[in-house]
Amino acid sequence: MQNKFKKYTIYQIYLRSFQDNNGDGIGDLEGVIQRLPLISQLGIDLIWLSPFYRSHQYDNGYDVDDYKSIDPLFGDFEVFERLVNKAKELNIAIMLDMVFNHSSTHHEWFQKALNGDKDYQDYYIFKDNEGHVPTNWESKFGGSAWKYVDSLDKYYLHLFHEKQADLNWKNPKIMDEMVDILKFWKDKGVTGFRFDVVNLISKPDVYEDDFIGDGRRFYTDGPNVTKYLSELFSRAGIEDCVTVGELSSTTIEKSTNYTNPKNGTLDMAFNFHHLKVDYKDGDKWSVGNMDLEKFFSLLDEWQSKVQAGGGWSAWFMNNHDQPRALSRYGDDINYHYELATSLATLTHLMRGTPYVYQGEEIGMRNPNYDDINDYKDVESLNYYDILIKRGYSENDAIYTLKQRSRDNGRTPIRWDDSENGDFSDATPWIKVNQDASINYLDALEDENSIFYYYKKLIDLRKSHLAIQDGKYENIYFDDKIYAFSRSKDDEKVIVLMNFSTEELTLGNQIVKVLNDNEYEVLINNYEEFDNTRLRPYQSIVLLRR
Ligand code: TEU
Ligand code: CA
Repeated sequence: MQNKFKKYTIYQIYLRSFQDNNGDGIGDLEGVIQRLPLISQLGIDLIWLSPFYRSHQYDNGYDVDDYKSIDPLFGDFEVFERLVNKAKELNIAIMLDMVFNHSSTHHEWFQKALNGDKDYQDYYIFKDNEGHVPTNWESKFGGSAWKYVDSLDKYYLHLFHEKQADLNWKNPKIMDEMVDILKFWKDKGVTGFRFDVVNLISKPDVYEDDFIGDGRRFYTDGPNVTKYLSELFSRAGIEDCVTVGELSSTTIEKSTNYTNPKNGTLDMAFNFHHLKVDYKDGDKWSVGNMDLEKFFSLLDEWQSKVQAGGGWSAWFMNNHDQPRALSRYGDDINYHYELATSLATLTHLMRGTPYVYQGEEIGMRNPNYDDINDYKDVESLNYYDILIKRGYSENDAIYTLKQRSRDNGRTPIRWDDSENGDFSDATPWIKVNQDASINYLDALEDENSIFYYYKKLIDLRKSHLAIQDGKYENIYFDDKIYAFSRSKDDEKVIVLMNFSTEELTLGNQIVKVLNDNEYEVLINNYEEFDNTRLRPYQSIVLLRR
């Protein structure tokens, strides 16, 4: 178990929206090679590529037809090898997305199961038809989590899309298959692996109805997750690789255990609690108000408890399943630069490994699509129908999608201010954000852009042990200000952030800390700081002299 990941900054590339190089309107691996020098300029150490394996694209590649393949949509093994070599030249490692909880129903394993092969039926979770669905569990994309197969008179489980059949990890052959897949990609130069909804792979022995929820309490964080991962990682020989688990609906304790080197297996984990503070009653599709005090309180709780438990977090505010944080956590209309750089400061100064999701480094926002035909994501389209059935007007349903749709984070990168942002010569698979003012070319030409602020934050991590692996200590937070410190040996940094549109005078707790020592400014998203107040959305990092 290495821990170089503690000084890494990782960049997530959502391939189909990154750069189209062959003129089909869909991003591809050649496009990554083309733009890689910019990612290197940012100071990135590792890139995480979204799935590019053969897929029918029902869930944009998270429905994998063949784990040891490259879909022609994205390229082939020749271009992948060139990408690995180019990345190596730039000292950038490659992380792939392992979708091991479910395969596509077009996978040959599932096709054999459909043809009656009992061995392959045991690769999945089939239940005999007893006149009704086996349980009342719901798919995370809406509807039942079970699909009936007439020819077999059986149901199979799909926690996501019906074309994504959950794999039966109780069957040791699944382990054998996954070990083989990891070895295959490791042999091709991959040194990082993200495990998609990995805490769902340990299913229960008994399948029962859930009368107080949607069924997730029966299949989330099952008893054998760590046992499976421990065997998988040692048999595949990936202990020296960087591993991150995407954890769905987990707890702080479980997340800490999965990532504590003493009893865990994952280097780090993605959790989502901080990205649900504006869900009304915990429901993603009920838009509530942003509660910043709850947001800061959750961050503080996760930082403190994961640290106390010896775990490690992957910190992020954006990814391909989330709306753009900039459009969610404050007034980005009047304070676009200040809010973007404050969100970045938060992400990069937390205890954990920071992730930059493509486009956040130039301040990308939600596209605010008004037309349902502009939405492509299966989850969003399903929930549009569900909301209408719940009695929402079309306007209210669209309003909800504007806040919640995963498409918000999937608009193509704008490389310049031209019609399609130089993303593609063809019509992009999804509409480009119509605000052409936010684009890479302008960002690179402006030394005070958000891009260069990210670059500086990433540089700071490389040269400060307190940022890489320092102890987190809360100083103060309320519904506007969040202040904490990070310290390692005799190095200490203080982080002060104002997430409001007001100019705020610093309270006693913070002033006392500032008066206890001499500090120098490491980074500040305003010109000045007078030790007594914070400007609207001002974030500053101070180093104790
Ligand atoms: O995401 C799982 C996940 O937690 C989110 O999709 C979430 O459940 C959903 O948006 C409802 O809020 C992973 C991948 O990141 C996602 O893109 C895939 O769609 C999903 O798994 C299935 O593979
Ligand atoms: Ca393409």
